[in-house]
Amino acid sequence: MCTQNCIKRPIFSLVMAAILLTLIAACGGSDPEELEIPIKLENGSLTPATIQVKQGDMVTLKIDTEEAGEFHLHGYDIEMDVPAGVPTDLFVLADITGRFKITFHAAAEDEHEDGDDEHDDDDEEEIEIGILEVNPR
Ligand SMILES: [Cu+2]
Repeated sequence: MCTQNCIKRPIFSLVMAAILLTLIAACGGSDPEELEIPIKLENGSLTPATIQVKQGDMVTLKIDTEEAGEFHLHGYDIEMDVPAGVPTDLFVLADITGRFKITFHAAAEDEHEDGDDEHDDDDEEEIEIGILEVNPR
């Protein structure tokens, strides 16, 4: 009564399921990650100088600086005031790939009051301290 099909079909299903699971696992290997990256600003440069993440990562930069001022992540246009000696979190959802300058604006008398995104204030000191590198996933 039972033909060979009765036995073969379940085995076939199992093989297909195994193949599917393998494919899903392969894709899932590069899910966006939540990263906490400590960075330190000392003598005008960051350690590490280049921060490497992958597209889609949810990155918290834990900033430790010996000098108060403003961190500016170009491209993403994120600016954040950082006090000296108090670790400060800067969150970045790394959804744009590329290499982005991180600059430091020393705390000065003048603030960015003009609402201009570009830094054409001649009297404002802006130094390049590092790079955020967002690689394709
Ligand atoms: Cu800047």
